[in-house]
Amino acid sequence: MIDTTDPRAMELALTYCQGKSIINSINLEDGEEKFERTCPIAKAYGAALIVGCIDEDKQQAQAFTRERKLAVAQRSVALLTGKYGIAPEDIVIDPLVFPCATGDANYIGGAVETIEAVRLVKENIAYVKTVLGISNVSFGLPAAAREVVNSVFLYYCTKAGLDLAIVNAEKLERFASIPEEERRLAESLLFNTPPVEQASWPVLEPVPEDWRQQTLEQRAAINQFHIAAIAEHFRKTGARTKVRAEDLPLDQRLANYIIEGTKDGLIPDLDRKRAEGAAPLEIINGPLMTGMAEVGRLFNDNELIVAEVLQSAEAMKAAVTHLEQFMEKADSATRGKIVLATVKGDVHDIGKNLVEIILGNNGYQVINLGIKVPPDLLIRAFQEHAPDAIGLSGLLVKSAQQMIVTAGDLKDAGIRVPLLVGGAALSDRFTRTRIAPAYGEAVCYAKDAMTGLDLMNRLMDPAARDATINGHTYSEAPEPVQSAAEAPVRVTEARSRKVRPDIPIPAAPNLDRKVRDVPHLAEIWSYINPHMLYGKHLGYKGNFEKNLAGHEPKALDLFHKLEEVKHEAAAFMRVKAVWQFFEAEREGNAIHLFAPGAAAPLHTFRFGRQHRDEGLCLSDYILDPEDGKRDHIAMFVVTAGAGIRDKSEEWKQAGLYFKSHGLQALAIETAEGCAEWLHRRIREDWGFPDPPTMTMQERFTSRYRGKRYSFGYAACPNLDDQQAIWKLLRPEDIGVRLTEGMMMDPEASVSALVFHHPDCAYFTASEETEAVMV
Ligand code: B1M
Repeated sequence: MIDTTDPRAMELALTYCQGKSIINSINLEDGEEKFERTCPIAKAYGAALIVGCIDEDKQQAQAFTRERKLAVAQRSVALLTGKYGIAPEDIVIDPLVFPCATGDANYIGGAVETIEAVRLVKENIAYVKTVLGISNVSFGLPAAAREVVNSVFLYYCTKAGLDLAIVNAEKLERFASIPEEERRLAESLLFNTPPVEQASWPVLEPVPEDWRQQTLEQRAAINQFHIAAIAEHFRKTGARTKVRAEDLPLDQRLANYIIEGTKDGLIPDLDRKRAEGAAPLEIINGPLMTGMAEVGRLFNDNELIVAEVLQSAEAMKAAVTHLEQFMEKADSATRGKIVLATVKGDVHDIGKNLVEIILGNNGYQVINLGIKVPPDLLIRAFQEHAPDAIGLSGLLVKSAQQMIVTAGDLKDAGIRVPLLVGGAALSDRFTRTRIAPAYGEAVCYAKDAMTGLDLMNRLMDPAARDATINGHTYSEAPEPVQSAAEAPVRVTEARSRKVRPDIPIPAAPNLDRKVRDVPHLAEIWSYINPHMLYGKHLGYKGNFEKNLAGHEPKALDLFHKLEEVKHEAAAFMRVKAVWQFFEAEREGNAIHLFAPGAAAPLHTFRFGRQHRDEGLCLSDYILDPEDGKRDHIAMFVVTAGAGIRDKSEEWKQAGLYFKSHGLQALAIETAEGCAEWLHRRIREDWGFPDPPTMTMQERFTSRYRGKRYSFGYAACPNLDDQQAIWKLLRPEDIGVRLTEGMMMDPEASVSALVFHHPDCAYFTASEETEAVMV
């Protein structure tokens, strides 16, 4: 930032600056004089321009109200872009900050007007940025009060859309860590909020909340009240001794790097600690582990999200990597060792890798065997590494069943160490009643990675080990499996009356098989459900989209971090799809698929029906042929997984944990987004495009005609039916293979059958088999 209005100084300074500079500032105070003088220089050096909301108005050149600030900003931008050829992206509007605590009646309400002007500029002038010199707002207050008022003011300006702020970062508090009472004192002063004790100020009754509706007396009285209140508070409490980082004890600082997930200053402080004679292991098991333990507590208290925990793990990795060069070979910071693997037939990676990152950066040595790991490989790894525990991961119910088999094989191999198991389709109940009895020793269900860490900590803690083992060794006999054969239930094959049989059969487009590279990533990414990507995978709490639009700092930070991952992924992420329409006829609970006009079916699916009156079955959605014309279904497989596992592994090994996990999450949701995109296209090709007003949110909740059903989900739970998709669509041509566990490799892949019937609904069908027909 070049802060001068002198063109010579400006030009000289620009010749010294790399990259993009910002000239502070120009305005219309003397008409277009400053514009004429400065714009040519700015253009010559590609500098951006800060434009103050000031004009020739004799009453008050510095615009005070939100409306006048917007008007001056719009006029300035129109001139700069229209007459002086400055790009709107190079314009930074400064709506001006007036002191709200000097008692000057002219400035009461100024803070609100500035916040609202930022919002108006961002809503009404495209591409321009906004900037504010924050600290002016608290001019006249005691230093300690100024820090709080500045931080609270900045928080509300950021929420309104502020892009840049001129602040003294040292003298700023994290909004979240400002005590409630001080935050309220600052907010009341900034917003000139009527004091709650207004009863003691009879003159103030009734008093509008909005300062603009208050009378001059009311405004001044309220402002005076709040200035006195905040000055009194800080006079009494004095400066809350905000200890500057460098003033913190070294151990506290080292722990804070981990807690805040930052590496700035970490290495020099580690060397400082070593220079004090601390051994590398002492530092790791001391302040650094203290930091990681605090991260665990904050995560469990919902004060940190997955994305932030990954950043803390990155700082831990950087610290340990730096200290390792000073450690004796014999030295090891290991608190224990675990062999981790995704079970046979399963390609699930993202969950297991998160577990590796969390355990690996909390002092555990993790031997990650990867995916599709058969029991014999696990047994060999056990014999080679003699771990303290084995961790099994899996995504699907089939994988949970494979864990039973694996546990039995480990038992037969004489292995007795605790088993930790986790995965989306797994439950504590299944673990206790199905896996544990097959193993006979402790089997611990971990609902997420941090629970996995907590279990390992307790297993490796001599004081807690026995209780943990006893608490996870279940001798209860396995629950009897209710096999379908045992309790045949009367099943009808008639179409449920909830599904209209007389819907006209929509003409399907050509019945050819289509294989496509889907090039436009940005379009596919617009079909990603933000709740899944930022919420489910990255841990964001709350309505991400709404908070992002509201410039909530955590949402902004997460958004930008993932944009960086997207930017890199765009160079190598490849989205592919294969799909085809098939002629279809129903026969009871079965659907026959035909080649065009063929008499004999290519394949027959047999689906389950809901065990209730008028229970639904997917076959109900296939209409009877009309005038010899059969109905149709569509079928597809999409993937975004090519090369993702290797790239994510590369970043994980480099300690770039957020990028590694972010990439896997992005690929997974890109596959889901591509399914959404392709399904929309199939609706268009089938002749019933979505109404132009349909929102993405409505698509995420399938508010369109027809539905798509994926094998493994409740309406068609039999994963073995995936084989039919492979027979008919040959997804190998887009690089997707089916494992012996009926999982699709790569992981970020989705398959589905698409039905057009307007009465389609999601339901849970029973696992029907042919034998049970009555
Ligand atoms: Co889908 N999927 N999916 N899926 N998917 C499930 C698992 C499902 C339960 C949904 C449902 O029915 N409601 C269902 C399985 C039901 C069944 O088994 N029959 C299902 C299905 C059927 C499928 C497909 C087969 C559908 C299809 O296309 N035909 C398909 C299969 C994909 C393939 O074969 N490659 C599929 C695809 C996908 C996506 C790729 C789109 C996506 C990603 C999957 C993935 O995570 N790899 C996806 C998602 C996101 C889900 C849900 C919604 C969420 C899974 C999740 O959270 N993953 C899931 C429904 C649900 O759970 N609500 C569902 C994120 C991952 C970080 O969490 O794996 O749980 P997770 O790992 C956690 C913990 O489990 C624990 O810590 C990890 C980190 O916190 N943990 C351990 C895991 N392993 C551990 C080991 C330990 C300790 C802790 O040892 C020490």
